[in-house]
Amino acid sequence: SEQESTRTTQTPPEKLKTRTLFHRKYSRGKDGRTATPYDEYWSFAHAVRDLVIDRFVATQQHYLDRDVKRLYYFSMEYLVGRLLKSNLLALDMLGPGREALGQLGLNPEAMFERDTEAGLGNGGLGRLAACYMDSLATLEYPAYGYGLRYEHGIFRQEFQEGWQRERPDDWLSTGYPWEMVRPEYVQPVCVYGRLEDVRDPHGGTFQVWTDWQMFEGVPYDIPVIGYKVNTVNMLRLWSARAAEGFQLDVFNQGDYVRAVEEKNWAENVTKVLYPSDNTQAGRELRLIQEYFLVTCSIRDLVRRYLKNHHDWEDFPEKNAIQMNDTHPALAVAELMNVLCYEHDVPWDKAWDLTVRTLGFTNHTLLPEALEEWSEDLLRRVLPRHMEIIYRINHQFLQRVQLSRPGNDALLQKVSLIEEGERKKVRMAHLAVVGSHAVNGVSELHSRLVRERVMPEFADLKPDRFINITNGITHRRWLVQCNPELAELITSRIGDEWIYDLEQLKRLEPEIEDPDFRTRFLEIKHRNKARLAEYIHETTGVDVPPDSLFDVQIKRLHMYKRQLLNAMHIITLYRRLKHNPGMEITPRTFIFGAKAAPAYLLAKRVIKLINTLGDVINKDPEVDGRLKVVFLPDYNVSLAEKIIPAADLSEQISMAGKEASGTGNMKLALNGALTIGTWDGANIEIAEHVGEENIFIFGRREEEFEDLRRDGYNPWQYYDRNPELKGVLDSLKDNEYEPEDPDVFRELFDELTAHGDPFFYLADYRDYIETQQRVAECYRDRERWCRATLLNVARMGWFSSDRAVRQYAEKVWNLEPVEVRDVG
Ligand code: DL6
Repeated sequence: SEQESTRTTQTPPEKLKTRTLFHRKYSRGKDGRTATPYDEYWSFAHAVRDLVIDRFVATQQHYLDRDVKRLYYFSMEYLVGRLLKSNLLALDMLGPGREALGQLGLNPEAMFERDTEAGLGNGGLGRLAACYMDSLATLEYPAYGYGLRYEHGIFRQEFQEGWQRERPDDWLSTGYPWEMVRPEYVQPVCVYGRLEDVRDPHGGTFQVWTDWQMFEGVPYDIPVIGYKVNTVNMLRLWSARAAEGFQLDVFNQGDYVRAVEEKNWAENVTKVLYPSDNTQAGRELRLIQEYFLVTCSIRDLVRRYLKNHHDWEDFPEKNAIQMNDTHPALAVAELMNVLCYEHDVPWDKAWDLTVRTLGFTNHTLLPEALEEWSEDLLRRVLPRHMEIIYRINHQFLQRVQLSRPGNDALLQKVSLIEEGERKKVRMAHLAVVGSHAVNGVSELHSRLVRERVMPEFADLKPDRFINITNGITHRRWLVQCNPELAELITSRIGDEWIYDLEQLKRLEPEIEDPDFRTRFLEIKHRNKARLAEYIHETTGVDVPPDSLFDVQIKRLHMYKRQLLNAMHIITLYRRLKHNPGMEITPRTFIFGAKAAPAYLLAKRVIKLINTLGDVINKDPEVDGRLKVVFLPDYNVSLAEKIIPAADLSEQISMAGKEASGTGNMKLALNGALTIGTWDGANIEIAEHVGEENIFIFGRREEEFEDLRRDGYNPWQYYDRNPELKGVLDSLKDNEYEPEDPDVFRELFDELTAHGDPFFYLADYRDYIETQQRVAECYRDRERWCRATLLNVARMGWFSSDRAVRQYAEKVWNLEPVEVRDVG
């Protein structure tokens, strides 16, 4: 135990070293001569893990003994990233860890690079869940993340002749040192089958769910370590497997091959993360995944509750469940199922408990991402749940009718079931009706949820709809990824800001100190030089660290408008070609983005940017003044390299489409200025940093509504702006790859004949002019530096610590609990 080890006189580096050598021998069966670099990594990671076990056990025991209220975060995605460095940091052992590795003759940076990246998410929604797990532990909230242990996380991206190719992510192939399997908490899962009427002894009938197929969820726990506190929470990820004795009858009948095939069926449930972002997957297996998450998690938390309780009275006082988007919305029906059908709680009582327990966060307004399941499919996979949903709907509509009599149109609009040739179940409606709080993720987004997506619900239940703007964990997104800047900040205002990011405000007077500014610029320059080196290693392209690093990193989506950024590149390139002597602020455009494999238009944008890079980077007339690089396989670790080196942060989505964004926060916090639209959290960033320290452009959401109503015609912009016409024509005819003239024709059509659904052309002119202002400002080093530092100093509010405190207060009614006694 920790007590035992502290009794010895070992220093922290010695302790780590001893444990590493122990694991090398007794976990890996190796010695100094036979150990591979992977063995060394594995042993060191286990040594680090050992350091948290006492706290982990103590935390869980403490929660049990005090019978504390717990939060359960239900999310289909967690973009955890690497854990070795962040765990060392949380333990305040980063220095000793480096020292121990040095003493073992191992290179710390190489070790951190070897750490497995858990990429169990697509983008913002999954990374947000990981940030919240960090803040919850650091703020000592009793919280558990529940998710799925996909065997293949988000695909690895490669480029072939500029096109995206997907490769499977085999993150578990060599074992994952941060997880602990818990076979003792396996949960049974039933799907398919039918409801059968059965007579009860009093002459009535009731329905039983029979003929189901059963499989199992096996939990794997990843400790989540609070920063310099004793709290160690956990992320519990479920892995699907065939139930023990599965299909034994089929085995016994001699049909061995069929039996094994069916066994594989169960194991397929957590085989792969659906790689779509902001679109719904709509497949049977995905529905089963969603149900698998909620049933395993609800049974697990109910089991934990029943350790200390014999009735259900206190259930909402002891449990809060947050649904991260609609993906876990079946939790509404499953909690009713477990309470009513497995624990005989009367329906109305169960409904009251359910609503008081559940909260729902909406993360998108895009119609294509609002989940709906066909009623046929849901009934086939989960017959009991379909009945439950009907009963919930019936009761809900009855209440609506009472409060707004005679309004059939309203009933149709709010119903959980969309009528039509094929009935559909609206998961967002289920989540709203089944929760006591519904939140959007930025002020604008929450308003649009109320006014545009669910005005009828907002009218019926005005108090249920609230806003909690997203936040990011500055421990990963500044302390860890930008250590020199973190040190500079600490040297000026002390290290309190690591617990309370709003303290960064105290940096403002420092900005007047030229020495502070010089040091900041030197750090930024070193970060850029490091990134330039990485770019050279991965792409072979040399980029000048003195150029303006213009960064757009996020999923590739037409609404995010990476293509608008590409149109700016083309504009500058064409200007240079017409006037090679012109003065221009040298820029390096840096992209990182994965496109959903089936999203062909988005993949074409990747191809375009890669093609532009090929042409522009080699063009002697450009003479290195413009560079374009698309870094492959954008993920959390790559973001950690890019963000500290960015000068300009591109947040150029069509206003009203990006629910919040969180990359915008990370980049501003690390001293990049934002060029952005009036969208998502950009608006709140502008309010905090001051409109003079951010480049906001483009039309507002309401203006697009007007444009659309008046009949938006992109050709008008094409005809009236010769420069824009030149840019678009160069795409139409593919001036960049004459041997393949039609490749970008579809992009041209999208922006013209297909109506330009994301209003690129309407915002183009303002974007280009604003970029011109950016370039001028960048040349004025002093002004630029002050503005970036003001951004750093004023971003404190965007910490995920603030966000989880708001959830705790407004939604979960959750108190922090200090874990004092560790073993
Ligand atoms: O709230 C986290 C994140 C936001 O910052 C992004 O603006 C938003 O696009 C994203 N939403 C989704 C929706 N997912 N689906 N499906 O990822 O959430």
